[in-house]
Amino acid sequence: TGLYRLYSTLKAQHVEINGVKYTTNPKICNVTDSIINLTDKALHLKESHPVGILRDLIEKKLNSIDKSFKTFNNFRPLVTTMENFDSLGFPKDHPGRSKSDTYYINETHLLRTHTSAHELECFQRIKNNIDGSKAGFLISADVYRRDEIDKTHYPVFHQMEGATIWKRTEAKDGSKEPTHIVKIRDDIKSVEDQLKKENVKITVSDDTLPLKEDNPKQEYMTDLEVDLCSQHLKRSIELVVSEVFNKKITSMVESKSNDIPKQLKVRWINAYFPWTAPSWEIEVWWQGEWLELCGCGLIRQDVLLKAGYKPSETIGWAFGLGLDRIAMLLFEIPDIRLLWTSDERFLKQFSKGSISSFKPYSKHPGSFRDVAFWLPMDKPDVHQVHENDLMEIIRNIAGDLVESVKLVDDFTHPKTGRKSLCYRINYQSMDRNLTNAEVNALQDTVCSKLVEEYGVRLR
Ligand code: FA5
Ligand code: MG
Repeated sequence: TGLYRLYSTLKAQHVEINGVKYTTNPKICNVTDSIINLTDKALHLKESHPVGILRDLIEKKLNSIDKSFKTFNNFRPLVTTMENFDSLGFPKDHPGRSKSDTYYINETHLLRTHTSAHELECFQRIKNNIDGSKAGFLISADVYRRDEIDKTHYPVFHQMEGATIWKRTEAKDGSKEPTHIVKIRDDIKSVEDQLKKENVKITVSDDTLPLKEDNPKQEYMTDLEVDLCSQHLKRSIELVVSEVFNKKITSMVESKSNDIPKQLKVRWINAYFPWTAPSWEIEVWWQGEWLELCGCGLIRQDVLLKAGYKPSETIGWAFGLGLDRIAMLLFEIPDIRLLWTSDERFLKQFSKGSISSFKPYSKHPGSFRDVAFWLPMDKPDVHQVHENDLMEIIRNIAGDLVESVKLVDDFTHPKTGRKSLCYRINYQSMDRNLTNAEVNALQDTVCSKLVEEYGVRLR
């Protein structure tokens, strides 16, 4: 064991993220240099970048109806499993924790998979503000998930998290409502007034009430509190969604574009998150499909207790909104990789506070290459090569020169039971033409890396 320990020490490695050095566990670490290079980009803070413009627009809107949000936009992406999962009540066997979905550097540290990783800390930080009966926060940040490769998926995207909590009070004399109930009613009214004032055209369908058994209310809240909190949450999010999408519709009308929706249509559906109950998602009907915008719900008391609030002291809501897909749709950006380009032809098209349509510069042709291989016989289970691992290998070699990777064939030999897979890779640059020689070299590297890492046999 002494020898083994020596060997492990020699093998111990480090990564540097945002200027801080961390010791990796080589058995667990699946963070690559190409991912680490993105941890300094902070697109959400660039005021003339689509992601930054959208973040600013939403923040301004929420602040205009409510002065009680405290903003946190500089949290670093490396967090603990405690922050990302345990503090939120994720069960130990939740699939979100798996190495195939999440970037770990060792057993205890990972790149956050959502902005909810900072909820506990923010609830602690706003604790003193709630004496004024109400408090809240907004967090914007980059989040990391191992995923497939195509036009709408990238291993890094951005979320905005928001929360509002109210301090509960007792009714002073039996005939009157407790002051926090009166306060929440007022707060709902001011959001509704804002919706009216702006003459927002939005149809909302809500298929989620009455609350189903699988989306229960928490015992410590009264039915009235659940009803009022969820109204305030839903109206607030509807206000944000209509701000963003109605702005887009107006600009579409001005530019006489096709497919202008007559009415903005959104719907609420039931959802599940370990740290909220009940929980919902909102979707918007956009160019022929429902697009998921945001998950949310009423904060579970456990989180508030962990943050140091007294039992039954506080009630409130939280949401987590994805920024990138909305930005793509608002600015008409056809490929998610463009958000990460440093090409001036992209960047100079956008300016602070305005939603403009992206004018594509020349689209460079793509070049398809197939890689087909037999999986090793001693590892018959296809999951030995998780698809996300394959994506990562390709991304690491070709970076943003790969547009998409698709499984095009999946074959099991009828006699030997041997399994073979074929993936089609589209190599395409956002900025220039790729030469054949260049693409071949990338493809060769991908093939040899697959053989080396997984012992597959190329066909
Ligand atoms: C969450 O991440 C929760 N943390 C949201 C939440 C916060 C719930 C607070 C309750 C309380 P989800 O994985 O569904 O949930 O992601 C939230 C949003 O991020 C989605 O609605 C979507 O808009 C965006 N999103 C999710 N995955 C991607 C992706 N791969 N690419 C771009 N956007 C994504
Ligand atoms: Mg979701």
